[in-house]
Amino acid sequence: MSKGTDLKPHIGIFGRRNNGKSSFINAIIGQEVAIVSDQSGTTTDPVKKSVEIFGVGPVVMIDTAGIDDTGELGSKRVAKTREVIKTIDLAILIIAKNTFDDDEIELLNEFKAFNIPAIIIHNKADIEEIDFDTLDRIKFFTNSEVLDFSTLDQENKGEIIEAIIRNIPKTAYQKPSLFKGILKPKDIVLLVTPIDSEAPDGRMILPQVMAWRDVLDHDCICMSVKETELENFMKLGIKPVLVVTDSQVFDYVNSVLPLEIPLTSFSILFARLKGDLDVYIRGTNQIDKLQDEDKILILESCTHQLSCEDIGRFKIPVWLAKHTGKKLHYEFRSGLNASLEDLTEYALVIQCGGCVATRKQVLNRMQIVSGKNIPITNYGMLIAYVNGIFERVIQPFCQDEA
Ligand SMILES: Nc1nc2c(ncn2[C@@H]2O[C@H](COP(=O)(O)OP(=O)(O)OP(=O)(O)O)[C@@H](O)[C@H]2O)c(=O)[nH]1
Ligand SMILES: [Mg+2]
Repeated sequence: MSKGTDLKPHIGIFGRRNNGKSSFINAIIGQEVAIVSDQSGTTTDPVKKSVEIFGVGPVVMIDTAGIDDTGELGSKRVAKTREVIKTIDLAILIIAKNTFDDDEIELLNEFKAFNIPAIIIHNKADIEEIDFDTLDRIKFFTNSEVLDFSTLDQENKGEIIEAIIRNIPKTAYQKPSLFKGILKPKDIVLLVTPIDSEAPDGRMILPQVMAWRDVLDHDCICMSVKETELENFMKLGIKPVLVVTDSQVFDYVNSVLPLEIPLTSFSILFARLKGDLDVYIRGTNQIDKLQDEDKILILESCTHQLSCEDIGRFKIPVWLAKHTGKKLHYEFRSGLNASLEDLTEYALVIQCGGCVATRKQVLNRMQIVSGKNIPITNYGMLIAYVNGIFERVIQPFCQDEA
């Protein structure tokens, strides 16, 4: 998933084949962008389309294959459709001809399991409007809004768009902020950004650029030094309200920065942006309870980031062995679609930084893991913990808003 789209709200369109899912997307976008035909099973793979919704901004609509597809290929398509559920902020269930049965109920249950709000659109209302009996059955399972619609006449398109706006959680489109709630205008923030052989030529890496921009968006003053200049910087007598360091130089920065100056790391800021910091804090605090022979599951989001692979597969096992003195066993699951069944045998789950994942994807994973009462931490939190500065780097967020 590209960086540009992953922070936009994602809306998934679901329902049986031929109910008009692709037609619905075309109607909302106002263009024939998705292929429509009277053949069942026209849409075979999830297809993303961007659309601007007034008051929300750009959103991504995901067209899916019908949930009632059959046969070997059909069940593969259904599996892909189900994967989409984990990535969305709002679900739209398209029904038609007053059919509301097991397929629809199953989908609604899955939306509920992932805390995804849903709207039910009874399409093809030009042929047949929704009847009271169907409405009653729907109301028995969900209090989601139900609206009649016809992609042919599109009479109440405005009403449908208003329902979409009402039901997308605000958190899905309000601009995410790394420093939300912890800076006030004119504060000075110091970024400690090592420039070593791994740094890209002639530029800063994305987390540093994002942090810099976010400091400016808060009307604050952003300063930056390499760790080698930190001691000289402190002699200037400037007292930042917050210092953000790269984890690689945690130890050093912690040792030269006076205790009264709040310190955190880019990876803690991103853990907070991409996940639930409180859940990570609780999980991280369980590291000291690990026992000999405990099994640890490492969840990687992508399958190609060599530097992340190095942290997860080599560095973390070494650090944890040193920190806990225990003999621990590791298993790895890669990719955002990795199954999270059978977690009971694990004493701890460690999530990667999630740079290719959406907040929703990481939150869904966290919810599944912590729902099974298994502690979950992430790379950045763990690095701070084994370096003995965890308390210090989470302190700036401890008066966080809920
Ligand atoms: N009468 C009527 N026909 C519609 C309406 N919406 C869609 N159709 C027709 O229904 C057929 C299926 O529409 P699609 O949009 O391809 O349906 P889909 O749900 O995407 O179907 P699959 O991709 O096969 O799962 C097409 O022939 C559309 O023209 C509607 O509101 N009224
Ligand atoms: Mg389709």
